[in-house]
Amino acid sequence: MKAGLVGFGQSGKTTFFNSLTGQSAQTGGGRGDKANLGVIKVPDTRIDRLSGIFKPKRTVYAEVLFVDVPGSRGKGGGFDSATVTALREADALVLVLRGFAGFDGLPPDPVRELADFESELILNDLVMVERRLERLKKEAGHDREKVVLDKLNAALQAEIPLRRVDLAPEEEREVTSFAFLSRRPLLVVLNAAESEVAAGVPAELEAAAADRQLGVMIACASIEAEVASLVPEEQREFLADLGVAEPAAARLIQRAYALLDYISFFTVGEDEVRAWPVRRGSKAPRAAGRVHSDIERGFIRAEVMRYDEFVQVGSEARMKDLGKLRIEGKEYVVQDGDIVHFRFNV
Ligand SMILES: Nc1nc2c(ncn2[C@@H]2O[C@H](COP(=O)(O)OP(=O)(O)OP(=O)(O)O)[C@@H](O)[C@H]2O)c(=O)[nH]1
Ligand SMILES: [Mg+2]
Repeated sequence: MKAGLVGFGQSGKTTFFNSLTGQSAQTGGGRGDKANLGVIKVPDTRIDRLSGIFKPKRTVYAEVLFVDVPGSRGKGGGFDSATVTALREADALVLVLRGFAGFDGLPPDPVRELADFESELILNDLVMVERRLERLKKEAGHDREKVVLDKLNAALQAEIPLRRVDLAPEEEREVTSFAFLSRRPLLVVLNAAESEVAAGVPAELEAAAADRQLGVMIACASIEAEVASLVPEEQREFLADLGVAEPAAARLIQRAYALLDYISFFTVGEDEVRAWPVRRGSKAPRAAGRVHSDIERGFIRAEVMRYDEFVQVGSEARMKDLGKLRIEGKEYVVQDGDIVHFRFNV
C-alpha cells in the first residue's frame, strides 16, 4: 500500500515528504528526477492509550509507504512518462496544490491547478481506453472487456474521473490491469502560505473539491518542516504564535491511510501492543494472516472487544464478565478499532 504525494512542479511535495519522514530529500531548485520513498508510522491515539494500559515491551503503529513523485516538467503542464509511471504505482494520490507565491512571484491558483490535474488524469486514461478499443476492433472476443471499456470511455469523454464510475466486481476485474489514474482515490491538500494556513480552506477551493466529491485539507509545508525539527514543547509554542492548533502531519497521514481503504485492528498484551493494517472488509482469518500465516491456516475463532468499550471498562476480565468479549467466526468482518485475540490450532 503506497500513497503518492503528487502534483505540479514546485508545489511543496518534497517539503511535505521531508517533514513526514524526517528525511532530507532535495527541495527547490536543482530538482532530482527520482521519486523519494519513505515509510511513515500512522499516528493513533488509541494505540497510545492501549500502550498506557498494558505497558508492553513494544508498541507498534501501522505504517504507510509514501512516495514523493517529482512534478512533471513536460511543456504545457502535461505529465511526462516518469510521472505517469510513478502515479500508476501509487494506490492512492495525495494531491499537493501550491497555495503560496511561486518563484517569480507567480500567484497561486489552486482551484485551477486542481482542475488541470484532474484533466491530466482523465486525459491519460482516455488515451489508454481509446487505444485499447481501437485494438479490440481488430480482434475477436473480449466482449466483456469491450462493454466495460465503452462505459469508461463515455465517462471520460464527459470528463468524469473513473473513481466516480460504479463497477461491479466482475467489471472491475476486466480492467484492473490498466491501473487507470483517475480511478485512484484522491485527497486534496492545499499547501498554503504561512500567513494563510490559520484561515482554513478557502471557500472557493472547498466548493471545487466538493463538486468533485473530493476530500480537502489545508497545511503549510514549510511550517510542518519547521515543526518536525522542534521538540514537543517548542512545537506548541511555535504553532500558537501562528494561530495553528496542531501540526497537520498526523491528520495528513491518517487521511492518506483511510484513502488507501485500510483499517486498523489491535492486538494487545504485556509483550506488545500493536496496530495491524488490513483492507476494509477483510474477514477474521485474513486479518489473522497479517499476524502470522499459521494463525490464518489454523484459525478457530476470534475473541473481539471494541476499543471504546475496553478503555471504559479497563480490563479484559471485566469485559468478559460484562459479556462484552465477543466470539466471532470465519465470516466475521473485522472492524476498525477491534481488539482481537485469535484462537488457532496448527
Ligand atoms: N513559502 C512557502 N514556500 C514553500 C512551501 N513549501 C515549499 N516551499 C518552497 O517551494 C519550493 C518547492 O518546494 P518543493 O518541496 O521542492 O516542491 P516539489 O513539489 O517537491 O517540487 P518538484 O519536485 O520539483 O515538483 C522550495 O523552494 C520550497 O522551499 C510553503 O509552504 N511556503
Ligand atoms: Mg520534489
